[in-house]
Amino acid sequence: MDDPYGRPAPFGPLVADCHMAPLARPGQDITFDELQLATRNRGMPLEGLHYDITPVGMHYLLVHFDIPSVDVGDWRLRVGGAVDRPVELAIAEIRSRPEVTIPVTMECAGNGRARLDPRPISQPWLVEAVGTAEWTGTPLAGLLQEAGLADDAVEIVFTGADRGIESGIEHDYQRSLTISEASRPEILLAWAMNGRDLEPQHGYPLRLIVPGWYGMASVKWLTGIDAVTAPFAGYQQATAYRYQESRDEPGEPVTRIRVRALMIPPGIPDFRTRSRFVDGGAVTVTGRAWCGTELVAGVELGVDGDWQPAVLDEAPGPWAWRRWSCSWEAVPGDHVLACRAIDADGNIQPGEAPWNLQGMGNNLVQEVAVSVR
Ligand SMILES: Nc1nc2c(c(=O)[nH]1)N[C@H]1C(S)=C(S)[C@@H](COP(=O)(O)O)O[C@H]1N2
Ligand SMILES: [Mo]
Repeated sequence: MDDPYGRPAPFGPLVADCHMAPLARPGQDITFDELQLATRNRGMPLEGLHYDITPVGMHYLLVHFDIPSVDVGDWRLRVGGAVDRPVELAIAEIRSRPEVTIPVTMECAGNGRARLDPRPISQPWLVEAVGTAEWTGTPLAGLLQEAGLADDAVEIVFTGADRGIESGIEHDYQRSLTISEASRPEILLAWAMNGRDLEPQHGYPLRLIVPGWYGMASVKWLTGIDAVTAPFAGYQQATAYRYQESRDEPGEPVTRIRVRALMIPPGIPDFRTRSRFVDGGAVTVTGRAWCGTELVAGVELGVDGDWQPAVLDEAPGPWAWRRWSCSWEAVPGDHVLACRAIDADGNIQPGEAPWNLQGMGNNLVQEVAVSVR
């Protein structure tokens, strides 16, 4: 079957044809496998954009395999590999280190995947895989310094306690950072989220937090930190999380969060269809905007294709989203609201979804259709 949109290969294999980054056939509905992922991995209801700090139960959740149950008495963090002084630390030893708390907006790199066409078969996020939490932990840099990195160390590998199979390859969930990335002062070994011990699904008893990067870098259920002398080539690093347009190219690695704004859909919803109804008159449309570099520079609200600037509030911190608001005089009829953000480097959200094989970094402009009564 040919791609009706004339896109280049790889296009449209049956789901079963390809283990790596399978694509849905054109028009194929969400499968039960995808639904299973979708119900395990919750998104943040967009009403959650109301809060500077997302309540824990509203924060999005992404778990590749199973949530490991950790016996914290036996649990140790091993710090080793190419270091002068390998150590094993109990959680109390880590929690007695210098402590900081920072608000960080985290977003899944697959956010927006479900609306791509053809659709990469994976966790089918619409736009809600985002949240901002206050993470409490100790800077990773201090621990690395104490361990003493060997001169020939090039990366740090972070290992989680969870294990599973992806594309036929069995592995522990592992990700790496270059030494210079890993040494950034804002990278944390975090044991608390919004002032309470991590909940099991968010990485108890200890996780990495990499502000500015898509969520995959923030390894949960940490058990190991290893300095390595060659770039890490594990599945979640070298195969997954790539901006890859065909199976023949390795693709650029997914790193920092692309600029995005979302709005709280105004009015009231229809339960089943989620169609929205708004009363005519003055409406204040609000939302949040973020990116993985500096603060978001601007947000615009679109009404039926006409864009007007929104007002941006202060961010709760340098790694967190900013609230925006914009007034709209709602006149009866059907309208399409949209919002788009621009970052300090001039990157603006696209009006057409940036397609890639794994469905990564789709920061397409959000549109919300409303009927004004
Ligand atoms: N050990 C481990 N860490 C992990 C994951 C995982 O499956 N296992 N998922 C990653 C991905 S893809 C994302 S988006 C974030 C989600 O963090 P959250 O569930 O706390 O929001 O965790 C990351 N860390
Ligand atoms: Mo993710």
